[in-house]
Amino acid sequence: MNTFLHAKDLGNFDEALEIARELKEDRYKYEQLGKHKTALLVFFNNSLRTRLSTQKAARNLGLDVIVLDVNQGAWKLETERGVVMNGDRSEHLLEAIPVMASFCDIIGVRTFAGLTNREDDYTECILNQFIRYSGKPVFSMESATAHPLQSFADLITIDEYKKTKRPKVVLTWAPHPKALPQAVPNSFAEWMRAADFDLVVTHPEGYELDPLFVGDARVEYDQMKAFEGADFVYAKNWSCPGVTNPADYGKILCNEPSWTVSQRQMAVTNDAHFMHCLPVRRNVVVTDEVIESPRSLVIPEAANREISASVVLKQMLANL
Ligand code: AN0
Ligand code: CP
Repeated sequence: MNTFLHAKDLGNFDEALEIARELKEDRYKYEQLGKHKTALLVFFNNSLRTRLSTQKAARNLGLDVIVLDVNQGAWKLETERGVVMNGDRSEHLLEAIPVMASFCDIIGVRTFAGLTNREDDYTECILNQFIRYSGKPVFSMESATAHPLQSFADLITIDEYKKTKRPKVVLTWAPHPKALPQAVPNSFAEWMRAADFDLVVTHPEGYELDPLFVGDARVEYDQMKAFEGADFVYAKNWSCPGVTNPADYGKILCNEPSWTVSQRQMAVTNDAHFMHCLPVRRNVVVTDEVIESPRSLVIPEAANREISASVVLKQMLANL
């Protein structure tokens, strides 16, 4: 594996889940694999889980880790070629990337969607420059349109808690005061389809996800109907993906408070487990009661981020 962005990059899911189980039993099983090798983790945005779990995973594999917070202490980076750099950006990615690459063997990149230009975001402008100009294996730690380490951790979690081979998994939009990227729901839909679970996506009209990720998954605009018989409920806010109207890309089209996940909707499920990638705004996205209920998986789900990152780094190191 030379890049990790989409579900297909991981290869066979059954094999990956087997390695996940093996690593959960013994996190240090491959501690020799990363000896005298360095992982560089580059953050263009805030992170709690990704920052901690990816460092922990890298250390489990014997890697040295360097973390760079681009916005805290590095030079402000220009990302577009051809710009006359007489503003506040002192350095271009075209120099910064090969310099960063000279100090490491593998690079993780966290970059958020700008949410102003759909094309810039959906062509993964920043991540792809790392892939093209670093000459090193690159993995997404959430990029403009995808969050595969999160979705892999979600898959591991569902695999651990599912009672049937093909559980009903509902991805539901929820309100939020700030416009957020589509990276998490995009990847979640992509990975749930790849795992062949019974995926139903529910959101108000206008929030249709990109077919590249959601494919032909069932979309149900009536949230209560979507929740009926669900085994897993996965809540997440996202801003308008601009699929039907590109001018609306990145906008908040509606913030209907009745979409907050509460006991009212959970009552019609098959005693569903509640999931969210975190960070989550309580009583906006989900009520205290639901997130604190014994059916909530948010903490084990976050803990599985160490496992998903360990499997991905192990597979990438095997190629070095
Ligand atoms: C981010 C998002 O929605 O993409 C990170 C989630 C992992 N969420 C926030 O910024 C609140
Ligand atoms: N879920 C997740 O990726 O969280 P962070 O943004 O805190 O890393």
